[in-house]
Amino acid sequence: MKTHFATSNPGKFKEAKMLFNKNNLELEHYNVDLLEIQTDNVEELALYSVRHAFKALNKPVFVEDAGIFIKSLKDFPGVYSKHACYTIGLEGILKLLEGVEDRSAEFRAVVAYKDAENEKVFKGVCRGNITSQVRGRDGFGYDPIFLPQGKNKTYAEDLITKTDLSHRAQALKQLVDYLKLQA
Ligand code: ITT
Repeated sequence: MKTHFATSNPGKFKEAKMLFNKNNLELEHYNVDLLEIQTDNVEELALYSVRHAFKALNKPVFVEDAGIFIKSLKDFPGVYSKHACYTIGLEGILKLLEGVEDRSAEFRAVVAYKDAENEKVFKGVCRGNITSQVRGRDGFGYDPIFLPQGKNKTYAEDLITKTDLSHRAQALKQLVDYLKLQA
């Protein structure tokens, strides 16, 4: 059965579509501005959004919430990742990290899936470091300043690696395995 990805972010849909195609699963884009509540509990937030999306669509659907958490900035921008990207931008983040030795950061993703009978949550984390310059043109958001652990190319310079290893890929692979079992 067809699954829908409720998201306003085409970059996120593109990554999910590639993974679903690879696994012979059908994925449709449900382009919607998700209802979000103010909370720092990402699981609660994702469940709230997916219940709302399911109510509107009445078909199997998932949402995915992600953010980047920078250790030396006490996890900023975290749940404010979207806002920070539009306001201070990548240059603003790099400025905050000027002269800072510990550049470690992690992307976190939570996927919440819902159909008529089931509700499931899956998580993924990808650790790495923030570069000192913007590097690469692919991907979206913070990809040009995120260097995954053990790699020498940012996500924006190597989208193939991202599609395989990212926080989103990890969470979505669990969803794909779950959907295959349901089929
Ligand atoms: P939806 O909620 O509509 O799905 P969104 O863009 O708001 O789309 P998120 O809340 O999941 O998506 O992500 C918040 C921001 O975090 C996002 O706008 C990006 O700036 C950043 N982000 C999330 N995943 C990312 C990734 O894989 N690579 C780079 N930046 C990412």
